[in-house]
Amino acid sequence: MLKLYSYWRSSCSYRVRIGLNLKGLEYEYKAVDLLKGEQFSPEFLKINPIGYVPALVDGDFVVSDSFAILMYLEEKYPQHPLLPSDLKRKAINYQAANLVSSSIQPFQNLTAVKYIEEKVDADEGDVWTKTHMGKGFVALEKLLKDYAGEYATGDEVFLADLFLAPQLYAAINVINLDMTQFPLLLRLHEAYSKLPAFQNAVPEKQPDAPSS
Ligand SMILES: N[C@@H](CCC(=O)N[C@@H](CS)C(=O)NCC(=O)O)C(=O)O
Repeated sequence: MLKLYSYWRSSCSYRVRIGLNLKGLEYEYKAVDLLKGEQFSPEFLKINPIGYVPALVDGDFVVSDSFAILMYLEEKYPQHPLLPSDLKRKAINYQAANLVSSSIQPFQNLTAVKYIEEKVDADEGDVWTKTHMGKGFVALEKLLKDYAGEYATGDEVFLADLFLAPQLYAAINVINLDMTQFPLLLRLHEAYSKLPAFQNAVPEKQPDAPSS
C-alpha cells in the first residue's frame, strides 16, 4: 500500500491527500510531527533529504515534493485526471499551482517564519506571511477570473484546485487573512468545502490532528 508522510496542518501534505482521495487510492498515513522537529530525524532525512513533508513511498520507490508526487500519481493512476487536455488550461493549472507552491507557501513555511521571528522581530512573522499571501492572492484572483467556472479553471476539479484549497484553508483558518478583496477565491473555498475528497483531506480530520 502507498505510504504518505504527512503532518495534519501541512498545506503541502493536504494537496497530496486531496489527490489521493480524488483518485480513490488508499494509503497508510505516517505522521511526522513538525513542531517536535521529527522532519529532522535521521530516519526521515533518509526519506526526504531536505526534511520537508510530504513524501510518498510506493513499494521501494520514494518521491517527495507535492508537485512531483501528484505528477507521479497522475501518470501511474490515470483515473480522475488532475490536468485538463486543453493545452492552455493545462498551462494555467501549472501556473496557479506553482504560484501557490513557489510564491506563497515558502513564505509561510515554519522554517521561514521562525527565521523572521528570530532575526527580525517576534511580531514580524505574521506580517510577513500575510504580505506574501495577500500578494499571491491578488495575482490568483486576477489570473483565474478568465478561467474559473465552478472550480479554478472550469467546471471540473484540476491541479490548481488541489493547490488552492489548502492555501485558502490556511489563509482563512490559520492566518486569519482579510479575504474581502478576494471574492472569487472565497467562492472557490466554499465550493471545495462541499466535495468529499476535499472534506476528508482537511487538517482536523487527519489521524495526527489534536482531538480538541
Ligand atoms: N515544495 C515542497 C515544500 C514542502 C514544505 O515546505 N513542507 C513543509 C510543510 S507544508 C514542511 O515540511 N516544513 C517543515 C519545516 O519548515 O521545518 C512541497 O510542495 O512539497
